[in-house]
Amino acid sequence: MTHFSISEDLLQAENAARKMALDEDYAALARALGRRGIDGDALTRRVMAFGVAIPTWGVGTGGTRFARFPGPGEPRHLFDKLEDCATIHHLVRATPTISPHFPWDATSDYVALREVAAKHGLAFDAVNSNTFQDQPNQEHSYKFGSLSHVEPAARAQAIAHNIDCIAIGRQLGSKALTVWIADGSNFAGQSNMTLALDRYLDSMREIYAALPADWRIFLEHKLYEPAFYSSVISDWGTSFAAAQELGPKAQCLVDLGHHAPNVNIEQIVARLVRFGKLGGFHFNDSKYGDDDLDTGSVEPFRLFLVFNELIDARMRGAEGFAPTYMLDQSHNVTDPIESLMQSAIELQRAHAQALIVDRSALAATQAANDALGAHLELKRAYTTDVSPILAMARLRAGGAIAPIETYRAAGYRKHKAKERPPVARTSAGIV
Ligand code: RM4
Ligand code: MN
Ligand code: MN
Repeated sequence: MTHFSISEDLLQAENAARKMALDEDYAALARALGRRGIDGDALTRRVMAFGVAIPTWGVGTGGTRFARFPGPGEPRHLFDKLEDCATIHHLVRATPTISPHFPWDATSDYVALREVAAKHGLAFDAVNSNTFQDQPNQEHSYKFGSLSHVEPAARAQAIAHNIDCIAIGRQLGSKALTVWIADGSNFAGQSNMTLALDRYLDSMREIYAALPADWRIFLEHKLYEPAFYSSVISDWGTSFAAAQELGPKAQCLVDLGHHAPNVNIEQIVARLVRFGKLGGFHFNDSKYGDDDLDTGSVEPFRLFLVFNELIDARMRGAEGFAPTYMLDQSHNVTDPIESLMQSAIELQRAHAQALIVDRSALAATQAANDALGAHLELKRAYTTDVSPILAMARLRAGGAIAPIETYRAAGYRKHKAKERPPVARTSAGIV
């Protein structure tokens, strides 16, 4: 069976219909930026160089613990997921890598998988381990934890799984392992919080020892859920301290939804940068907790402020600064491909807006204690509509001026619904 993909002809036709308007808008924006001393084409090139990894689990319809409402033509397996990731990258040209999750993405031949991905123009970013669920025929349950489990045998099993993930990642060309554990407790007194962290650190030391020389390990913290009284790696402070103890290859991963309410995430980012411990991001947006909503859909200003810290760090040449960018979202009511395309665009937008902050004017206002003046420097960048730059970046990179409209016009999902008859899935909820 041939697999439908969006044709170059359709892409060209869709772009042609929008090209004149884009040229006009782009020229007007470039002139306006020029008056501020900003080179529009150089900005477009910076936007083109930005990439974010798609999580393989993000292309399937998500759910909550109450229900999941599968959409038509969902990917049934990893190779379907690759097709969807390739479609996203084809149109937005900002998602050249994918971040796999094991054992969800387990397959028998990873060298072959890497080749198939490469044919789609995709490479692999960080691999994610999973010790938050039990797998069929698994010897030791993770019901009461994994890397921090009180039983040495359960810990050993979780350690071995992470080391397996490294071995898989090596075959895929990954350079990092992301470890998020669900370990924690639901009752005061259930767990000795000090000893649980000790056990986690001992386990992580063994995983760390198995890292290839050019690999990093990312510690992903999360305040609560599924553990509702205490989590072992609950916050960025714990994550930082643990990364510090483990060594230079260990860094912290910031998932935007994993913090205490009202914390200043951009300041956390700045702190981690300062200590050379910012490993990367799981981008999403959130109103209440780990909502996994689409990036930039709730708090776009906060996203901009995060990028403002990143650009500041890059321009200062902050030591050890090489964060990786990944999305981590759950798409419950949208077509995941559309959500992921729009999310990648929102990241590019925040990036571009942060790039046009007048850094010397900002520094001058800060030095003069001009609080409002400094704020207005940020607002001037944030309120600039950089959409024409983003669209031009996509066009110049071979993508779509209007990715979602083009995707809809192609009828991709309708075609996939025919190609991918539904398979029985019993699991409610989760991502
Ligand atoms: C967690 C966390 C991890 C992700 C899982 C699926 O909440 O964000 O990054 O791997 O969900
Ligand atoms: Mn995450
Ligand atoms: Mn999460």
